[in-house]
Amino acid sequence: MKRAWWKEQVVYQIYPRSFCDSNGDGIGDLNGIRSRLDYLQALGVRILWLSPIYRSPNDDNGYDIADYQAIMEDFGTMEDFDALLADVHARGMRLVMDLVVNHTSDEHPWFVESRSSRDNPKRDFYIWREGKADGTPPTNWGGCFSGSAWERDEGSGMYYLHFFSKKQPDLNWENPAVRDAVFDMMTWWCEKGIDGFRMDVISMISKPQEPWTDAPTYGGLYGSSEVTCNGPRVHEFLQEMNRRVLSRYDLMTVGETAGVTIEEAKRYANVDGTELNMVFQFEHVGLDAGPDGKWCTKRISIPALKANLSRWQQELEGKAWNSLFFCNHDQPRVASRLGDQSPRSAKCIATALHLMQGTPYVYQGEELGMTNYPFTSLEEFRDIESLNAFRELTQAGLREPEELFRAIAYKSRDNARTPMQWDDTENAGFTTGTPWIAVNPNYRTINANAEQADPDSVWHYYRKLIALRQDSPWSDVVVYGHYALLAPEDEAVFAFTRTLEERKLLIVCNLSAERRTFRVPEEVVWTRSDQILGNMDGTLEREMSLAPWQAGVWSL
Ligand code: TEU
Ligand code: CA
Repeated sequence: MKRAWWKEQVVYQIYPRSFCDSNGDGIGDLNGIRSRLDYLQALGVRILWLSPIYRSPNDDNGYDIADYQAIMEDFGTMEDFDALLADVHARGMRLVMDLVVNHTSDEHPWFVESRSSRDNPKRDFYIWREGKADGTPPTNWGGCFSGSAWERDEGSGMYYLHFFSKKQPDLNWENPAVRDAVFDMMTWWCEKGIDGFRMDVISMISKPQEPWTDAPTYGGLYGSSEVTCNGPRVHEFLQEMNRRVLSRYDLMTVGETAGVTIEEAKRYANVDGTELNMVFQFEHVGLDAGPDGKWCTKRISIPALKANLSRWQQELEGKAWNSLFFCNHDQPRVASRLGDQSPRSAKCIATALHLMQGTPYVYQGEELGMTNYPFTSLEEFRDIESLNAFRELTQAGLREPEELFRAIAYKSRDNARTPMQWDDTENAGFTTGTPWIAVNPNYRTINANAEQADPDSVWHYYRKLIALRQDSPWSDVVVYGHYALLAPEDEAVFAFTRTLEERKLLIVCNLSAERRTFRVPEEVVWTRSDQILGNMDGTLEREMSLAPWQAGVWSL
């Protein structure tokens, strides 16, 4: 397998708004990030990915960009950014930027011009259509944040397409001038010296072939937005981007590809390098969705999770490259979702994730075992997706408010967005002011300071996992070794091997709160074994009695 730095290093995702506030306005910022680089270096991560830091009216916390080449005032200035980039590089780390080019903000000058008249030169930068004869939108398509994906503009009476909020109009990638403008902007950032892009909903940039028709509603109010994933020209557009920008620099690229299948991923992340390095797939974090979608409190089934992850491991090997994640700024906290919020469960889940083949992503606070927030009222939410869903589904009489509230409290993106817990002082050391979103009250026990001082903490366990992959005698096996699942039918234990030539690792994780007996399948043989990492002392035996959430990695 071809070596690459982005296969061998661990990525850390920063959600700047919630990471560290340097000036007491309650909002994290670039100087806050700069002040925490020692912390990140001590953890060992080598690549930092920043969620959007560009000028934005914050309808969707920066995923609605009004100027791609300016820094959001809340976060600082371009000088602050340049200083951050220099500091990151001085430590031998790399910085990856979020690239949000499926849509802009409606306050972006391109859109302001586009909506100003039907014959404005920028009109065709966005997707404008006439409504149906009966006065309804062009199609029944729904947006990901509730409501129609079409918004009628008073000025021209036409509708523009927005698959996210109505303040996030979709760009028209069919227009070559849009592609030129986007590629120029990307080149400008590359020339600044950034090290890569995480590409927001890049699987949605190519819209379906016309004529457009209504989509199935699956019992909801609107047609499914899946119509727009993996569109007919998406690979052509990415190959063009690759030729014109990506291939000219040494970058890491990861596509956020909602609706991606294994077959599609093999194209997006093909080993020939004509598109992207890797993609985020979402099947595994969709396993706890119900018939009505994500808003339910169902738990992820462990056999289903094992089967799904294993399919991706097997099918991409040698053909594309996996990204490994349970957490990001759109997902609830994994310690609450898969685990029971205990430190041991957080370590167990991390072991399973970090020992697979692919590039692991750590989302801020995950390395502390941060948990979901104990929401008790709607006023505590800030997220547009959560708030819109509650309003729409209760007003339409589709869901009971109490039941829906529990589901949103469990799944809301805001669970990931409460402030990073640095220490046990007021507001967890995140800000000296009033935080823009409440701090999780468990910060007095779950915080970076306390965990760095405790050799048995979740933090130190993540540090060891990262070091095992990046700087240990086992690095090559962890990065490049072949993955094979063991005991697929086991209800709770996730066990697999990683093999590189004659070297082999065995990973056993009891993903349950019960003691489990586990028989290591006969195909796995050893004469001596050392536990090279584990969340408890563990001796490898043919028949093992595993404690709740016990995890171990043995070299055979
Ligand atoms: O998310 C894209 C996406 O697929 C969302 O529908 C996501 O699945 C949803 O938020 C989870 O419920 C990206 C960003 O990661 C997200 O933060 C943005 O809000 C969205 O694009 C629009 O830019
Ligand atoms: Ca601030």
